[in-house]
Amino acid sequence: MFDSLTEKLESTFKRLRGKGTLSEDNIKDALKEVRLALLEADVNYKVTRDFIKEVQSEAVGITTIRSVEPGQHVVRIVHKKLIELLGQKAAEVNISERPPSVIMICGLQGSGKTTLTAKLGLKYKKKNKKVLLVAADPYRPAAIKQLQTLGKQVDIDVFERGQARPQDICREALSTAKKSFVDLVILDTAGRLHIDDELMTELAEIKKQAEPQEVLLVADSMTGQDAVNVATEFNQRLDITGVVLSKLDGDARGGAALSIRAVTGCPIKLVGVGEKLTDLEEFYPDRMASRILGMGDIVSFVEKAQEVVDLKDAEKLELKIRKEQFTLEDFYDQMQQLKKLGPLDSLLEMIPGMGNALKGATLDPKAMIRVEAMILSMTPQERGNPSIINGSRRKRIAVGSGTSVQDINRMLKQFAQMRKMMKNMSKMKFKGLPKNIMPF
Ligand SMILES: Nc1nc2c(ncn2[C@@H]2O[C@H](COP(=O)(O)OP(=O)(O)OP(=O)(O)O)[C@@H](O)[C@H]2O)c(=O)[nH]1
Ligand SMILES: [Mg+2]
Repeated sequence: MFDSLTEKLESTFKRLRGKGTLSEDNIKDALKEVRLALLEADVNYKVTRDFIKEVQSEAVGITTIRSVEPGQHVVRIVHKKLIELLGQKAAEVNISERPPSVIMICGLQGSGKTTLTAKLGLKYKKKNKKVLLVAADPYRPAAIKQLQTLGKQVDIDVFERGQARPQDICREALSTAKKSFVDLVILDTAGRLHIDDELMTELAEIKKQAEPQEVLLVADSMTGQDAVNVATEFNQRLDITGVVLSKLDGDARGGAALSIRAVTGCPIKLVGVGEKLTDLEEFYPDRMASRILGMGDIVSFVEKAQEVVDLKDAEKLELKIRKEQFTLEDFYDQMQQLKKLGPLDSLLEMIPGMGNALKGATLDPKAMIRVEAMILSMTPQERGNPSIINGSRRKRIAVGSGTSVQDINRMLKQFAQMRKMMKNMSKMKFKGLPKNIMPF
């Protein structure tokens, strides 16, 4: 996400940081590059212009003060302004205390409405809410089936009335929801290729009748400025309460994310970061700004890790690491935990400094599988105490895992190095992981 924008900003600031003092020209040059980087990332030109103006007016003051780290100061200003641009504070999805709450999902064709409907359903189901998903798209033949399939995956009821009028479907769904004590109703409406009057009228009618707490527009971040235009129009016609940026996991250049709030005044509330139904994140302007500037997103990382890692286990593990008692068994467990967290590179991207450090480092899933196979071919004693793995054991493990003795040697050597490095690191203050810490 935002790779090229981040790269450009990082290199611009790196040059700035190297300077002891900053002249007005230095800042001007740097901001020129920032401006280009933003435009190349497809950020709205007016947004870019205002942004640069604001950063400049704050940055100019620091040329007269001999600050210790002037470059750092400029980065800080850009960071602060990016946060403002993205909406300053996180905006939550509101659901009312008095059930049933209604969330209406709208957007153009293929933007990710149906996927979001199921993702949101799952999010609230996890919070013990009784959810009802409503198939309010009677036009596309497979639309109902799609929502039903997703509903089944997350075990949430789906309401449908075939090809009936969407307005009627929603009304019936709401009365059913009231009768069956549903907490939250999510309306998956139909999309169109383009905004047209018919669609808008239909959506406005649904909105009027269902009185949703939230009208969320799904905007495909891959479409850049188009997403911004779509959001503007939907907002004018429907008074949306928030934007959900979908497909931020793709190679979106960031333009939509950076312009939508400033242009429409609507907060970004959620972001879709993958096709899986758990790939939904709340939107935090500060974290996003940090990510864009390549400063990592350690909070998201920690939160994500906490969801799958048991804290007690983590403490035990830390003690083992400190005493250099970390075994291959532990290593294997860690690999399984990592897998639960999702694709490794997307996780590592969130760690400060990792974005760059990782370039060129190999994170080959196939190599990971090989290492797993090697560990699984060992006896529990061998995993607990790798020092007993002599020549004949190595041969046996190689045969068992379909690898060679050289592979085993290399893995064991790297594991030993890693164990030492981990021990040393656990004593240091965390400052980012060194390159190639994993033996794959
Ligand atoms: N990578 C990625 N793909 C997504 C995301 N959200 C949705 N998709 C994919 O985008 C495609 C379209 O998603 P849908 O949810 O069917 O979109 P829709 O707006 O309901 O489409 P229509 O009902 O035809 O208007 C599907 O293949 C989804 O898997 C996301 O956050 N990331
Ligand atoms: Mg759909």
